[in-house]
Amino acid sequence: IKTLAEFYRTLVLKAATPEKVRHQPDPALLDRVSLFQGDITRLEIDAIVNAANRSLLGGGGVDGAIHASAGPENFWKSRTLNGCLTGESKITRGYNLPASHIIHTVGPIYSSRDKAEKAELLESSYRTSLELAVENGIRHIAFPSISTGVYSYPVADATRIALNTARTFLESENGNKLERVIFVVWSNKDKGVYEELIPEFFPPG
Ligand code: AR6
Repeated sequence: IKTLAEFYRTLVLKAATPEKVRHQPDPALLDRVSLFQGDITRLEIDAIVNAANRSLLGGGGVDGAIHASAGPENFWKSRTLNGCLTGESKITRGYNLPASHIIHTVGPIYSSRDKAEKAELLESSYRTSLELAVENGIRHIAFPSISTGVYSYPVADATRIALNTARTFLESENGNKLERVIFVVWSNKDKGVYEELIPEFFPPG
């Protein structure tokens, strides 16, 4: 999986200068972040994040795929976790997955009326997942695009929150313990959104 440093070497940037650079360039960070298009359940990595619901007992989308691949042991273990509040995260082993751990997080169900509250909850999903990863000695973590499927969060807004939260965390003291954050996209459309926004949060320098 390519890092952003490699990504910038191969990508013909849509805009050489992004409209808004929200952060200063930091070349070291470019080796610690990746964008990958494909099935998150296939990643052989320390931890993958699941976009779960509050029951933690499985559902559709990426949650369904993760539960199906992790197998029944994960389901039985998940039953003992007593669910999870929106914006919070819980960890299990990966069971039959190639990934060693699953970090189950519950993103918000989007509604345009409570935009600020939803944004805080989505940020919290990313942040608590990253914190839990570090607490458990995880060095490589992969995120799907939380809340942007069944929970209908607008993809560009959600992507800005994902990138901003990762950048802030990677620069924090705890974040130094993480070697790689991988953003996993499924559709071509979402890939395009990430490619457009990444330079705002992780400028090529
Ligand atoms: N690998 C990577 N990304 C995937 C995969 C996959 N195998 N499958 C889907 N995606 P969603 P949410 C993408 O709906 O919006 C479930 O029923 C998908 O294209 O899975 O947080 C839960 O139980 C989209 O971009 O999660 C909850 O009830 C992204 O993953 C509810 O859905 C997230 O879409 C959670 O909804």
